[in-house]
Amino acid sequence: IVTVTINDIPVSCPETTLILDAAKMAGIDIPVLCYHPDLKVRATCRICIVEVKGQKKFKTACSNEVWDGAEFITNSPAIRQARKDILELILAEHPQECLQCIRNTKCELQQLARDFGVSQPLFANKPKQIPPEDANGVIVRDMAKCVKCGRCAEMCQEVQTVGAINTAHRSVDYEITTAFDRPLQDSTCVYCGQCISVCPVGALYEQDDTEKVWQAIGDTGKHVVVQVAPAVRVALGEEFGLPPGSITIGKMIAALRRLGFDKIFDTNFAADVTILEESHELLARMNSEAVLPLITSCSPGWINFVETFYPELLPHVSSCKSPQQMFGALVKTYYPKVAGIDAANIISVSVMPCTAKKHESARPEMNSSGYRDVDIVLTTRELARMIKQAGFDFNNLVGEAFDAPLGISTGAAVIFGASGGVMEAALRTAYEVVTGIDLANVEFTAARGLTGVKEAEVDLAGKKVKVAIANGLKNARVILDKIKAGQCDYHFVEIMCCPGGCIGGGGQPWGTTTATKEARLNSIYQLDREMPIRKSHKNPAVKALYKEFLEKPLSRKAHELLHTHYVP
Ligand code: HC0
Ligand code: SF4
Repeated sequence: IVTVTINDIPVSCPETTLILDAAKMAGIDIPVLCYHPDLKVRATCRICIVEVKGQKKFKTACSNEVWDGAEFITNSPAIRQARKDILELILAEHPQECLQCIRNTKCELQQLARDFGVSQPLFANKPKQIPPEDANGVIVRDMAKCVKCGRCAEMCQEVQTVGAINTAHRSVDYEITTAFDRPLQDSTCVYCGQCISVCPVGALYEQDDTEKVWQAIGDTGKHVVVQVAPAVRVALGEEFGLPPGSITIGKMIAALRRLGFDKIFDTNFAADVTILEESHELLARMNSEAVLPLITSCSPGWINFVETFYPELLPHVSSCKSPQQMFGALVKTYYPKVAGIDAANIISVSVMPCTAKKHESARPEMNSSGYRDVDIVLTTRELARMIKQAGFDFNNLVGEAFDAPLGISTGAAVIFGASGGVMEAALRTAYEVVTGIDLANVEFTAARGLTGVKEAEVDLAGKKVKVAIANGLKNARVILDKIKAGQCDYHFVEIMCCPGGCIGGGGQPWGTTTATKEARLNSIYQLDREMPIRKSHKNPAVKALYKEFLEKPLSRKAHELLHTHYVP
């Protein structure tokens, strides 16, 4: 423990504390731009410089630790001027189109310019003339707006280990680019959108599909249904000023109904169906010579990753489609039957915390209903935008409920939104299928939490089932490399592409950090605890689906509609 002063306020902290964090303890925020709490420090922008009493040179607060007796000044006139100069230089080549920018009012650069009063630029504005790149249909890269903080590259290289984008060149030529500057669709990009999550400005964002949805719901000849993913309901509120983790299911449904959707359904219904299919697939594999471990298949960024980087492991991947796509196949086959509607008139929309879901829905094999199973995918951010455009006072909406039957779900389904949730939900069902005994304690807590790699052993009627869970693609590699080397005897592995699982998806509100994810995660498990039914196979609407339509898990019809296969 050392003692320092920040603007004459004494602070005692461990000597490994960054000046930035010591200042926080004194109640002082030092501005940052290239720094992100979940990423490695780069210290390239230098906006966080502070003065040290007795020293001439400024120090960057994000990359330097405190030392005993140090006296830091964070807001002297010289510091304020230096920060302003840095901002002036960045703004000299930044497009001055804040009004039209997707990040308007949510841009970290805009906020800094406002805070430091950069109102009369010193330098002529000469933005780079680079047209936005959007041909991949998922992620837009508007590199004219890039401030070269390197956060996206750090995310793609070090956290996701995908390496689709990276820093290149030096000095004035320094930039973030793909290999050989090729379009993103020709790179190894898995469309996880994690680069979007950490971008401080409007250089990276998802393709905006809100206009397509406005047109669909404005078309009176169409029956427009929407499904909402588990992780959206614990994050959407942040877009309306509510604290992270706020549960806004009722308000979200009310808003969707007011927007004009004909039916408000739940991806969680299909998550319960996924559990029935996948737990039976697991048991079938365990009772045969089939290859183990079985690896979950619901996270589309992960599917893109395994196809590109570990194609030899594709036989391990579950044939189950993701809940989004199972829902899509059912809403254009089963639902028209029960509702007496022509499937040709249905437009199916999903709201996802994920950008890779846009890519997944457009895959050519996702047409097993005879139509495109999911027509339009919105992110959490895009739904918030539509609600704002419609002018609803979101926080004062009176809560409403999902429509039946595709809106009925269990606690096992909602936990899909957090890393370990699919595993836990599958074990709840597999246990009862194998033992025939009612599982009293449904909580497999070893599966929970934000830790990157989790392992556990579960006793299924005397048979030990070994499971592993990874979230984030660097962590996925740890397990995949073990499987490849034959160094593990797992039966079942869950992999989610994004750090923390879908609660940390690339389509979630900007400002997502580990702390935000913790809050969302707690709410996910709270929702599970509050559900009257917490096991997928006990969902009455799912039971009816099997009785009336699918017959049984892994039936021929279930295979046709709910499963797919991957070609190595
Ligand atoms: Fe997820 Fe899903 S849990 S991938 O994170 O499995 O996006 O929330 O919707 O499909 O259910 C995302 C979230 C989903 C799917 C579900 C799964
Ligand atoms: Fe990398 Fe994911 Fe961004 Fe693609 S979407 S560039 S894989 S971080």
